[in-house]
Amino acid sequence: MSSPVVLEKHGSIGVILVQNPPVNALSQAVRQGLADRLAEAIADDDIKGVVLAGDGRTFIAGADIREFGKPMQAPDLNSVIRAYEESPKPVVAAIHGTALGGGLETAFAAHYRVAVAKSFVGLPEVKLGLLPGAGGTQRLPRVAGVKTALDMITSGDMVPAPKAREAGIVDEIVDDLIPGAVAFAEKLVAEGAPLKVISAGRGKLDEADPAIFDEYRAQVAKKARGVLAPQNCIAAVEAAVKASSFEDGLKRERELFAELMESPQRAAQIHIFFGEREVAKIPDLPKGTEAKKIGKVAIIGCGTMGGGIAMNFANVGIPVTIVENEQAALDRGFGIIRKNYENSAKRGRFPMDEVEKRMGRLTPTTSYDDIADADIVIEAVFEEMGLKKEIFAKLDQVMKPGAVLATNTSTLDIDEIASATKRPEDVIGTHFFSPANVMRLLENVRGEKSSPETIQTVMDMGKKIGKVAVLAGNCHGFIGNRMLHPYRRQAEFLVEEGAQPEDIDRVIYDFGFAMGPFAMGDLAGLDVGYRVRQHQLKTWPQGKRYSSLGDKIVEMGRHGQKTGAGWFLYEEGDRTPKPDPVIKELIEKHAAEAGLKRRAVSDEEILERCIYALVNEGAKILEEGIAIRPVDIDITYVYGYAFPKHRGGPMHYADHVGLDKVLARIRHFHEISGEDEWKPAKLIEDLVAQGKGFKDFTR
Ligand code: 3H9
Repeated sequence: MSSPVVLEKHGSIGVILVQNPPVNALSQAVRQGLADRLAEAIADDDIKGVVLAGDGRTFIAGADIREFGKPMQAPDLNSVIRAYEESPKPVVAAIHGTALGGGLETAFAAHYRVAVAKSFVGLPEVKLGLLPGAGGTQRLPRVAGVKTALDMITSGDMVPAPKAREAGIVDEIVDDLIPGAVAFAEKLVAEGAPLKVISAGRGKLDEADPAIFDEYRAQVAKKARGVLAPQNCIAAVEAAVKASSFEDGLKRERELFAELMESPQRAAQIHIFFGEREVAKIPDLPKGTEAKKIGKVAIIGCGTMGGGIAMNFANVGIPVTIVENEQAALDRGFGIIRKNYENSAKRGRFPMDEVEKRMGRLTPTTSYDDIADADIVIEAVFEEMGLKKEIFAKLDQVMKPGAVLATNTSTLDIDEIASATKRPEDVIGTHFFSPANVMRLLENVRGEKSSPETIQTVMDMGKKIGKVAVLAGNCHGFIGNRMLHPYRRQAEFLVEEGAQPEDIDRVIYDFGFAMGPFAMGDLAGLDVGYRVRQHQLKTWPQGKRYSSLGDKIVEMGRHGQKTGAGWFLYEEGDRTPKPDPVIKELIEKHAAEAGLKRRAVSDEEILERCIYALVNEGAKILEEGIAIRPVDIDITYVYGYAFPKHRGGPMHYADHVGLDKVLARIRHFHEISGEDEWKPAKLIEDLVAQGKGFKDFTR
């Protein structure tokens, strides 16, 4: 079998090229090839120096993640790296695309590094629940200093080559990758330049302030609550400083790496990494389905959602026209967008002059005639079917043929909306999450007649604007909000039965969510859900449990944070939810009126009832084909509802607990409540009967 690593001769320089598309990951064959080609280059008297580069679109993007969890096959990366460091001939790593994780660690084995200006370097292992385990935590602080190393390793963020050059990670920026690197190596040979071995000395290690590690530990504990990897990253960099030798530091790095490798958090985060890519694949679309070009966008509605959605396009250079009924609404909306941009610029996200550039891509109008030539129009008005249908009928009249007609509805029937047009094949749901310019999820919702091109267009659009797009089927609430419904109901029932809202929120927060369901309700505004419930109550099924507690709170004028009170109390200018004795009293009274005898509710019961309600509904959604795969649900929850990433989403979490155990609890809740909602999904019953989990799901 041919090796994925080749050796080419460019005069007196041997160029070792990794050819393992798409990202030159360090599979066993690549590691072996790297070792073998180096040995050949060293043995060849005509070769005086070596360049190490990646073929195709990138340098090496890291270890082969698909090999994790399987037995490690020799040679391991550390021994390959050691061989390069010990090469008697100078080695130059030539970086283009991205040098990530094990890729950058391999580049650190070289005596020098050159890069093209448009490339990036980084140690993103933390995002996979890991730490750089091939010397990255030991070598990076030596070359770039402890602070830069901690920043890069705990964030996992990529650094552009010019910045890496300033930090000492890269020695020179070259215009032309291979010729530039070969020329650099020739010069080293001609000058008899020293072979710089990073691990041979302490480099910048002693410049560190010893207090820095505690500072980062505290920062990370806040930012990544309950997440193991960033803490181990800090410990590994600390070991670089404190260990008496490079070898000792490396040994500690290996121990900390092994601990993470064994952790369920690592499996969860890698599940999300592959999931992000998997959800882009829509199995039933005909091969070669082309997305329509999106050069111009129109948005109907300049409220919070419309404005946020518009920003996504303006951010990537796509012009947007926003329609409102009145000039005053446009002025208000544009004012908010401008303020958001100015705040981002003040926080250093982009230079101040970007504010005007981005604002310049937004055009306000009160006339539908001005959007006729847009490639896609996204309706983002009030959640009311009559209004939406009226708008779609109008869009059908004005929009050019083939334009995508999208709705940002979060619950309503896409087919009914499409029925207001004569072109249902062009109609689709594009459900953004608030704040729409920040949240990563885009839940696209296909109608019965949405064409493959329309679907492909909104999936590609998601990627273009930096979102993770998931495709859902059409039902009330689609994937995300439909699952949220039983979750919220359980939270309210638990309060009726004996818990306090702050108990529920604490348990959910400790599990890793950004906030619990009650603080979340207060943040979103309780009046919106109230209106929806009043509508639903008209057709509420006989005998189905209903908690009117939330309604009573709204009827007291408590609409959440915006009115200073909801489930919790908020002091002026403070978003911290404070338990309110008034609510405690209301709960007691409400329970007494409903004839409910309040009891002690354990944290375990809170967690199980809230999370397993999500899992059971998720399984029903899968059964019905509303979600394509379990991972589509996991991605929806992680990126749209802040389900803790290190737990991998509700379906992955259920597999982690053991689907049989989850089923036993669901059966128990069904038995004691008699609620239809707790009837175990047939899919769960079937998977458990076959000894399987969601990970084994196939259609
Ligand atoms: C590590 O290095 C550990 C070491 O410290 C210690 C070792 C002892 N492995 O993202 P894309 C696949 S941990 C296997 O769509 P882009 C990906 O799944 C690693 N497969 O492209 C996709 O497959 P498919 C540290 C990988 O251009 C295809 O390649 N490194 C890997 O948008 C294309 O990917 C990282 O964490 C991999 N390492 O972005 C870097 N990487 O076509 C992870 C990608 O079947 N990778 N694939 O769906 C990335 O961040 C992005 O892929 C990258 C390219 C920026 C490189």
